[in-house]
Amino acid sequence: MPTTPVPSVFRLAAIPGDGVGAEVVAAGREVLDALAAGSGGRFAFDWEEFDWGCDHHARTGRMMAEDGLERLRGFDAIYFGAVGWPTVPDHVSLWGLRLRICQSFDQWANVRPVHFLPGVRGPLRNADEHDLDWVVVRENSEGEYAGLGGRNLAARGRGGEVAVQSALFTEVGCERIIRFAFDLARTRTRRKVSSVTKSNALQYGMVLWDDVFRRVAADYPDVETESVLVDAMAARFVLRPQDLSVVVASNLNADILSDLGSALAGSLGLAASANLNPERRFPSMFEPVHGSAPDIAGRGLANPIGAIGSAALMLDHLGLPEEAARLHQAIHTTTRAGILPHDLGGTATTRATTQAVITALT
Ligand code: GGG
Repeated sequence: MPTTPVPSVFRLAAIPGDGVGAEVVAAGREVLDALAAGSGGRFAFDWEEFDWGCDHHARTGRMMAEDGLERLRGFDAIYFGAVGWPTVPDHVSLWGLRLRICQSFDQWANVRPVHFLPGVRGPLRNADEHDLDWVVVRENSEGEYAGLGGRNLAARGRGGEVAVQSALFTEVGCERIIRFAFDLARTRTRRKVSSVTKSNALQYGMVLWDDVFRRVAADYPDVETESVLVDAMAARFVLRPQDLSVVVASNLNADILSDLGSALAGSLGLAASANLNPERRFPSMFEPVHGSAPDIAGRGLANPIGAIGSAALMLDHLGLPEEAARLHQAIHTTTRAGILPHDLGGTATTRATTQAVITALT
């Protein structure tokens, strides 16, 4: 007797956040729901949306509900948009929402793929399709984002104020992200890890990072390695992109480098990311790399590809790799057909781009 498949129901938390976050999260949800609808009942998504962000701050004085972390804890994954709006200082909004979730849920690995899409070239106009195919692995729990330091506010306004901002590097923190990068490199055609620091100038934390990198590298003799200073790596991104595969760096360095990488790929609007708690003790969070873009928010112009690509990373994490691959393919079909949003020099709205991806899925 034929049996009806029992669907896997994934509980997903959606946090659109600020500005274009609402538009791109709606786009990603629509694509995911279309995939679930076409799955023949194999899987489904049970969404709950949270209206946290700068408007919530205006109403309550908080970027997220007081019990927000407790409420998120039981979800299978979090799908995030963007944070930041001119009404709230950026460091308040970032620490009150995105960083609070990343750090509380020990999402210590931030994975940011950077690659060309068909029909899209950024400033590297003559580059071959395969010349840009990297994953930037960002240490996401400590480093320059440890939140350590202070200001002597008593001196404020008298010209003598001093501020200290310390970076924290632990052996455990360095080792786990570096091992993560090596394990990832082993899954790729080019088995290479480039470690990035500024250890000539930052002589404690980043020298510890370099030491750990050398020690861990000895366990992966099949993986090519190099240690590069961040300034030299920025130049290399532009001049010799084909030399790289996995790039691992501290919180701040990797954030800056991955923005440069996505600009080289065509636009920040394309860049997808996963904030992973690899031990799966807490939910992981998937979000486009871009911010809230107040200049275009609410106009239907935002590029949803970064958010849709992040949805594909989430599918992989949920154990649906074939659907993830189909979604990546649908993004490729869309850009290859010349359906490009405004940031890529095209005319497609958020809605038109999203519809094209959904059509390419079916
Ligand atoms: N979707 C990513 C996002 O909203 N980013 C806002 C931002 O300002 N991020 C800076 C950071 O996380 O370092």
